[in-house]
Amino acid sequence: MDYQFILVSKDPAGFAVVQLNRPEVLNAINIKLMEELVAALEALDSDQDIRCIVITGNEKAFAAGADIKEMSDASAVEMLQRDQFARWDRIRKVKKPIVAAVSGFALGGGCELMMTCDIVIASETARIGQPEINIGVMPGAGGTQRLTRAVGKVKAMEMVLTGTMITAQEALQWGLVNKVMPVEFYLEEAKALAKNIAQKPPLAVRLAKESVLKAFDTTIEGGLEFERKNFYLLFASEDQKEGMKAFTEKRNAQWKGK
Ligand code: DAK
Repeated sequence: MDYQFILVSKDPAGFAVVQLNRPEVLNAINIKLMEELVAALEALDSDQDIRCIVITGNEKAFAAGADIKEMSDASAVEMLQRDQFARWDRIRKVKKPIVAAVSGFALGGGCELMMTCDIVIASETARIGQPEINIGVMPGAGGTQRLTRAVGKVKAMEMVLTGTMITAQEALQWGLVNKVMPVEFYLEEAKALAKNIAQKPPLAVRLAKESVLKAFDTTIEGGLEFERKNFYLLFASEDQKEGMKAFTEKRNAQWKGK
């Protein structure tokens, strides 16, 4: 498929990189870009050769938010009819792990996209924030919910109510990103991580991701139950037999994804 606002490349090591590509507007996310991103992610999710996905931007911007010019004249009814939230929700449903490689601005919808990913590698230049308050609105794609769960109430309040950007180091301390790297290395680090995950048994990866995400929308009791069932389910896989046999035979396991 030909895309206008994203670039997709597949690595023989079993991962893909999706690059947001509207550099002239700091990767502002317009409807078409989001449509393309969701289509690409869903295609990669059902691609047998791909086991992990990296989403990135460029050194200057991961994404400076939703496209302000595209929505500035919209009425509430038009916003509702565009039903953009449905598209954003589909990213959350992607079963394969997604690593965000973030440099420069990750603002508003860009920060929300970053938080929808499973692991975040940031460059030292990353500037992360929810500045919607400065343009008369508020986060609309999970910013008040995911940010609060990630960094806690008082820090989320400060970011959402003042719109102030935080640095990569602050984001690291606050648990919003996994690792901060010099700008020359952040993408390579994200790819290395994706390659590592791509070498793991795919069924266990899928059920493990699903189980961690479950922690966000269930009680501890319900979550433990869910985890246990997924754990038992893996004993029905050939990969579980192979993984444990390989361990006792002191050799590398050969995963089949079955
Ligand atoms: N939208 C459109 N264009 C943008 C943009 C954005 N978010 N951010 C930057 N640009 C454009 C600028 O207009 C400029 O274009 P030209 O003027 O050259 O044509 C170009 O990118 C370069 O930007 P600057 O000249 O401003 O660059 P600076 O380095 O001086 O400043 C900046 C960088 C990131 C501090 C600044 O550009 C800025 O403040 N940008 C806006 C950041 C922001 O407010 N982001 C939040 C947007 S609201 C939804 C889902 C999500 C959302 C809404 C709904 N649904 C599911 C319904 C999310 C909302 C948002 O994200």
